[in-house]
Amino acid sequence: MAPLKMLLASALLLGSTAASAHDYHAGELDIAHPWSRPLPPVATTGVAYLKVTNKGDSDDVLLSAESPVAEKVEIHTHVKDGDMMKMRQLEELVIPAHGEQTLAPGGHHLMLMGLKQVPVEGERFPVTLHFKQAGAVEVEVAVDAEPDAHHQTQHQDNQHNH
Ligand SMILES: [Cu+2]
Repeated sequence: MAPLKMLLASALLLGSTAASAHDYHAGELDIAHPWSRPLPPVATTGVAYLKVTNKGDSDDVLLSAESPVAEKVEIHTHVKDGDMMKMRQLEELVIPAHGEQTLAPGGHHLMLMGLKQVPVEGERFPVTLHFKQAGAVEVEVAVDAEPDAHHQTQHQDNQHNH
């Protein structure tokens, strides 16, 4: 019975990591671990991150996003302007066939404009993503101060002015 016990033990381990990382599937897309940083109560804009993988043979396109916690959600990227990183709105974000797009600090992100509800650590809030092929996908954004220390950057996205 030893092998079965080991199997159960590793299944339990997997289960515990899956509790913090969460994934969504829609058509050919995998959407991994949507997350956001906690913000002070005075915050008026927030940022959400996630990773989209396209397993399909044709490109998909993130057209827009929306959330009940914000007036509107924009797709943003960072562009280097001299020594400064500036944010720029994207009309859409292509997820190439058999490719991926990572929305992460310092790069692409979802900008939550006009926050109605500030992200509080440990809570989750819904965001609906609209894809050209996969359609509307509702995901839960986990509010987490340090979801992945490897991806820490100097950027404070929330301090950008719009
Ligand atoms: Cu932004």
